[in-house]
Amino acid sequence: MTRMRIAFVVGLAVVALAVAGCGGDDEEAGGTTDTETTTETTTASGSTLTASVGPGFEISLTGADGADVTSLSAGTYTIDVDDQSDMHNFHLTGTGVDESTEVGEVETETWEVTFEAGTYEFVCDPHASQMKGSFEVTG
Ligand SMILES: [Cu+2]
Repeated sequence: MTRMRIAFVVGLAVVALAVAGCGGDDEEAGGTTDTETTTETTTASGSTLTASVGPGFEISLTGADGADVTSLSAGTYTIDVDDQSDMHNFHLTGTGVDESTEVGEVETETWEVTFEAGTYEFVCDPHASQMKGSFEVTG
């Protein structure tokens, strides 16, 4: 019984040391670690995004991993726009941003946009009730 209790206390001490060690490492690394941590949960400023609409009733904004964009860090992004239908357009709006392709054209465009904290929305204007999406930008 006594031996088990000692083993338990030693075990706790090892855990405590490990936790203290991790905390110390983070503090030594400073700001660079903070930046890396942020990019794990949100797409980083400077990234290229892909906006796509058509040829059917599909509209999307995706990141480099091909997944829908739901959260971005504030900053400047390059958006490769692929408007694949002359009956749809891709219209992106939010604070400081109002970019759109033409409804009657099949076209590709490249936009440089700067996002600020808040909600941004994209729609196909002729079908805005069904062809739409949004994402959050964090400051
Ligand atoms: Cu449409």
